[in-house]
Amino acid sequence: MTVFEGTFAQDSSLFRFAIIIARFNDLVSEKLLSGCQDCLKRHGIDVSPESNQVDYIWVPGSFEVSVVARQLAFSRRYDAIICLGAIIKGQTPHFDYVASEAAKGIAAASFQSGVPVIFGILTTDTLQQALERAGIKSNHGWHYALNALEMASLMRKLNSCSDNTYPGNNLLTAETIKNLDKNP
Ligand code: INI
Repeated sequence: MTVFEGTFAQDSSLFRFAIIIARFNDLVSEKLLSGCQDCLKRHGIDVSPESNQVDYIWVPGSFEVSVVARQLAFSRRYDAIICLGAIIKGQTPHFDYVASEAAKGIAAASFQSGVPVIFGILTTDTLQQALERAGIKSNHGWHYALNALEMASLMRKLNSCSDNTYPGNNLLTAETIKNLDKNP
Protein backbone atom coordinates (compact mmCIF):
# COMPACT_ATOMS: atom_id res chain seq x y z
CA MET A 1 0.00 0.00 0.00
CA THR A 2 1.20 3.52 -0.75
CA VAL A 3 -0.05 6.50 1.19
CA PHE A 4 0.28 9.87 -0.48
CA GLU A 5 -0.12 13.05 1.46
CA GLY A 6 1.07 16.61 1.26
CA THR A 7 3.58 17.88 3.79
CA PHE A 8 4.56 21.35 4.95
CA ALA A 9 8.24 20.85 5.59
CA GLN A 10 9.62 20.47 2.09
CA ASP A 11 11.71 23.04 0.26
CA SER A 12 9.02 25.66 -0.29
CA SER A 13 11.29 27.78 -2.50
CA LEU A 14 10.25 25.48 -5.37
CA PHE A 15 6.59 26.42 -5.25
CA ARG A 16 4.75 29.04 -7.25
CA PHE A 17 1.31 30.32 -6.33
CA ALA A 18 -1.22 32.70 -7.84
CA ILE A 19 -3.63 34.54 -5.58
CA ILE A 20 -6.77 35.94 -7.19
CA ILE A 21 -8.57 38.52 -5.06
CA ALA A 22 -12.07 39.92 -5.61
CA ARG A 23 -12.26 43.67 -4.93
CA PHE A 24 -15.98 43.54 -4.06
CA ASN A 25 -16.21 43.63 -0.25
CA ASP A 26 -12.49 44.41 -0.17
CA LEU A 27 -12.79 45.26 3.52
CA VAL A 28 -12.99 41.49 3.91
CA SER A 29 -10.96 40.20 0.97
CA GLU A 30 -7.94 42.34 1.86
CA LYS A 31 -7.97 40.80 5.35
CA LEU A 32 -8.18 37.32 3.85
CA LEU A 33 -5.18 38.24 1.70
CA SER A 34 -3.19 39.33 4.76
CA GLY A 35 -3.92 36.02 6.50
CA CYS A 36 -3.00 34.12 3.37
CA GLN A 37 0.29 35.99 2.97
CA ASP A 38 1.15 35.51 6.63
CA CYS A 39 0.76 31.73 6.33
CA LEU A 40 2.75 31.50 3.08
CA LYS A 41 5.51 33.69 4.50
CA ARG A 42 5.77 31.57 7.64
CA HIS A 43 6.15 28.52 5.43
CA GLY A 44 9.11 30.03 3.62
CA ILE A 45 7.37 31.53 0.57
CA ASP A 46 8.46 34.96 -0.64
CA VAL A 47 5.24 36.99 -0.73
CA SER A 48 6.90 40.36 -1.34
CA PRO A 49 6.01 42.52 -4.37
CA GLU A 50 9.36 41.46 -5.91
CA SER A 51 8.53 37.80 -5.44
CA ASN A 52 8.76 35.38 -8.33
CA GLN A 53 6.95 32.80 -6.22
CA VAL A 54 3.61 34.54 -5.83
CA ASP A 55 1.58 36.52 -8.37
CA TYR A 56 -1.42 38.63 -7.33
CA ILE A 57 -4.37 39.14 -9.64
CA TRP A 58 -7.22 41.49 -8.70
CA VAL A 59 -10.69 41.06 -10.26
CA PRO A 60 -13.86 43.15 -9.78
CA GLY A 61 -15.92 40.55 -7.92
CA SER A 62 -16.15 36.89 -7.01
CA PHE A 63 -18.11 36.17 -10.19
CA GLU A 64 -15.00 37.04 -12.25
CA VAL A 65 -12.62 34.85 -10.25
CA SER A 66 -13.17 31.56 -12.06
CA VAL A 67 -12.37 32.70 -15.61
CA VAL A 68 -9.03 34.03 -14.38
CA ALA A 69 -8.41 30.91 -12.29
CA ARG A 70 -8.98 28.75 -15.36
CA GLN A 71 -6.60 30.75 -17.53
CA LEU A 72 -3.89 30.72 -14.86
CA ALA A 73 -4.38 27.01 -14.18
CA PHE A 74 -3.91 26.14 -17.86
CA SER A 75 -0.79 28.31 -18.01
CA ARG A 76 0.81 25.55 -15.87
CA ARG A 77 2.92 28.20 -14.15
CA TYR A 78 1.55 27.53 -10.69
CA ASP A 79 1.51 24.70 -8.16
CA ALA A 80 -1.76 26.00 -6.79
CA ILE A 81 -4.09 28.93 -7.20
CA ILE A 82 -5.83 30.57 -4.26
CA CYS A 83 -9.11 32.42 -4.88
CA LEU A 84 -10.13 34.98 -2.27
CA GLY A 85 -13.38 36.89 -1.98
CA ALA A 86 -16.43 37.54 0.14
CA ILE A 87 -20.00 37.09 -1.00
CA ILE A 88 -22.40 38.56 1.49
CA LYS A 89 -26.16 38.06 1.38
CA GLY A 90 -28.19 41.11 0.44
CA GLN A 91 -31.88 41.82 -0.08
CA THR A 92 -32.06 40.11 -3.48
CA PRO A 93 -31.23 36.67 -4.93
CA HIS A 94 -28.02 38.12 -6.47
CA PHE A 95 -25.97 36.43 -3.72
CA ASP A 96 -27.12 32.97 -4.81
CA TYR A 97 -26.18 33.48 -8.45
CA VAL A 98 -22.75 34.92 -7.68
CA ALA A 99 -21.97 32.29 -5.02
CA SER A 100 -23.11 29.35 -7.09
CA GLU A 101 -21.27 30.45 -10.26
CA ALA A 102 -18.10 31.23 -8.33
CA ALA A 103 -18.11 27.80 -6.67
CA LYS A 104 -18.92 25.94 -9.89
CA GLY A 105 -16.41 27.92 -11.95
CA ILE A 106 -13.58 27.41 -9.47
CA ALA A 107 -14.31 23.69 -9.21
CA ALA A 108 -14.36 23.41 -13.02
CA ALA A 109 -11.08 25.31 -13.42
CA SER A 110 -9.41 22.95 -10.97
CA PHE A 111 -10.94 19.75 -12.29
CA GLN A 112 -10.33 20.55 -15.96
CA SER A 113 -6.74 21.67 -15.50
CA GLY A 114 -5.62 19.25 -12.79
CA VAL A 115 -4.20 22.19 -10.85
CA PRO A 116 -5.41 22.74 -7.27
CA VAL A 117 -7.60 25.83 -7.13
CA ILE A 118 -8.49 26.72 -3.56
CA PHE A 119 -12.02 27.97 -2.91
CA GLY A 120 -11.25 30.82 -0.54
CA ILE A 121 -14.46 32.72 -1.03
CA LEU A 122 -16.49 33.35 2.09
CA THR A 123 -20.25 33.09 1.69
CA THR A 124 -21.98 34.62 4.67
CA ASP A 125 -25.30 36.12 5.73
CA THR A 126 -23.77 39.28 7.18
CA LEU A 127 -20.67 41.47 7.00
CA GLN A 128 -20.11 40.70 10.69
CA GLN A 129 -19.90 36.95 9.95
CA ALA A 130 -17.47 37.62 7.10
CA LEU A 131 -15.23 39.83 9.26
CA GLU A 132 -15.20 37.22 12.02
CA ARG A 133 -13.81 34.75 9.49
CA ALA A 134 -11.33 37.25 8.08
CA GLY A 135 -9.41 38.12 11.20
CA ILE A 136 -11.71 39.16 14.03
CA LYS A 137 -12.01 35.61 15.39
CA SER A 138 -9.88 33.60 13.01
CA ASN A 139 -8.56 34.26 9.54
CA HIS A 140 -9.70 31.74 6.96
CA GLY A 141 -7.17 33.24 4.55
CA TRP A 142 -4.48 31.55 6.64
CA HIS A 143 -6.15 28.17 6.23
CA TYR A 144 -6.71 28.65 2.50
CA ALA A 145 -2.95 29.17 2.15
CA LEU A 146 -2.31 26.05 4.19
CA ASN A 147 -4.65 24.10 1.90
CA ALA A 148 -2.72 25.41 -1.11
CA LEU A 149 0.63 24.37 0.40
CA GLU A 150 -0.67 20.90 1.19
CA MET A 151 -2.19 20.40 -2.26
CA ALA A 152 0.91 21.77 -4.00
CA SER A 153 3.04 19.25 -2.14
CA LEU A 154 0.62 16.39 -2.73
CA MET A 155 0.31 17.06 -6.47
CA ARG A 156 4.09 17.17 -6.88
CA LYS A 157 4.30 13.78 -5.22
CA LEU A 158 1.54 12.29 -7.35
CA ASN A 159 2.95 13.78 -10.53
CA SER A 160 6.41 12.45 -9.80
CA CYS A 161 5.16 8.86 -9.77
CA SER A 162 6.42 7.55 -13.06
CA ASP A 163 5.86 3.93 -12.08
CA ASN A 164 2.05 4.14 -12.19
CA THR A 165 1.81 3.53 -8.44
CA TYR A 166 -0.92 6.12 -8.48
CA PRO A 167 -3.61 4.97 -10.92
CA GLY A 168 -4.78 8.48 -11.81
CA ASN A 169 -1.29 9.55 -12.77
CA ASN A 170 -1.76 9.08 -16.47
CA LEU A 171 -5.12 10.80 -16.72
CA LEU A 172 -3.82 14.30 -17.31
CA THR A 173 -1.40 13.81 -20.16
CA ALA A 174 -0.20 16.78 -22.17
CA GLU A 175 -2.54 15.61 -24.95
CA THR A 176 -5.53 15.50 -22.57
CA ILE A 177 -4.75 18.98 -21.35
CA LYS A 178 -4.39 20.30 -24.91
CA ASN A 179 -7.76 18.80 -25.84
CA LEU A 180 -9.42 20.16 -22.72
CA ASP A 181 -8.12 23.57 -23.62
CA LYS A 182 -9.70 23.28 -27.07
CA ASN A 183 -12.96 21.63 -25.89
CA PRO A 184 -13.49 22.52 -22.22
N1 INI B 1 -19.29 40.09 -5.68
C1 INI B 1 -18.67 39.64 -4.55
O1 INI B 1 -17.48 39.29 -4.60
N2 INI B 1 -19.35 39.59 -3.39
C2 INI B 1 -20.66 39.94 -3.29
O2 INI B 1 -21.23 39.88 -2.17
C3 INI B 1 -21.32 40.40 -4.45
N3 INI B 1 -22.72 40.79 -4.38
O3 INI B 1 -23.36 40.53 -3.36
O4 INI B 1 -23.25 41.35 -5.31
C4 INI B 1 -20.60 40.47 -5.66
N4 INI B 1 -21.19 40.92 -6.77
C5 INI B 1 -20.43 41.33 -7.93
C6 INI B 1 -20.13 40.17 -8.86
O5 INI B 1 -19.12 39.36 -8.31
C7 INI B 1 -19.63 40.66 -10.22
O6 INI B 1 -18.45 41.42 -10.05
C8 INI B 1 -20.68 41.52 -10.96
O7 INI B 1 -21.92 40.85 -11.02
C9 INI B 1 -20.22 41.80 -12.41
O8 INI B 1 -20.07 40.58 -13.15
